Amino acid sequence: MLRSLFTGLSALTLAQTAAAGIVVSSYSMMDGAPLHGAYYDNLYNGNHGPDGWLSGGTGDLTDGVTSASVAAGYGAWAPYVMWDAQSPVILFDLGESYRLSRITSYFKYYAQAAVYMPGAMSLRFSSDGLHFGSSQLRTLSAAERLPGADNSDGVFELLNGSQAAGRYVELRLHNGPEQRWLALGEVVFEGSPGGPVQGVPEPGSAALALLALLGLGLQRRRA
Ligand SMILES: [Ca+2]
Ligand SMILES: [Ca+2]
Repeated sequence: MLRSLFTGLSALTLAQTAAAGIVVSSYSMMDGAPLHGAYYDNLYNGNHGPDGWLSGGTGDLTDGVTSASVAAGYGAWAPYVMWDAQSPVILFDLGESYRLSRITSYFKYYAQAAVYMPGAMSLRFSSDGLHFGSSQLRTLSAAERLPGADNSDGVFELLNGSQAAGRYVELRLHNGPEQRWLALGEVVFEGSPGGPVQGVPEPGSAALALLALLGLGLQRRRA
């Protein structure tokens, strides 16, 4: 009985929190709206600039809680950070360089409260926090932007197969055509320590190049 209760509890916990990801050292961004004791980053433990700029800490976006029901009213949105008519940029510091295999974002959808999914998101990676690689755009499909009834979760994997490596990850949320609220609950990074792969041709492509050269040689010989 106890054990089954325990198993039930763990299952519940699993449903609400993400698989163990990389522990984010800090993230910086413009805070959410200062409304209802809930819309801003309630758990943020770093610096709160006078203009709403957060830096040097972590909070709602990395506490392991990926989803919560918001049916109970304004205060129930506390696990989320919410921005109105903005396209916020969040800079994550992973503490050391990683090769990332997965980046997952968790949003709340509630059309009646004008809370929508972003139209797109873009990522950039950096080893020093100053110089960034080219932007990788992840556009959400029409179906992804309608994850279900109000109070549904929008969960999106952001990587597109391009190389994703670095210590710093910049995530931009592009507001959708509604230009209203975005409610972000968590961003989870998965991967293994290591830097970007530097210009080493893969065995496959080297072999192909050799074959192409051989083919060229044969053609010349025939000519
Ligand atoms: Ca969270
Ligand atoms: Ca909050």
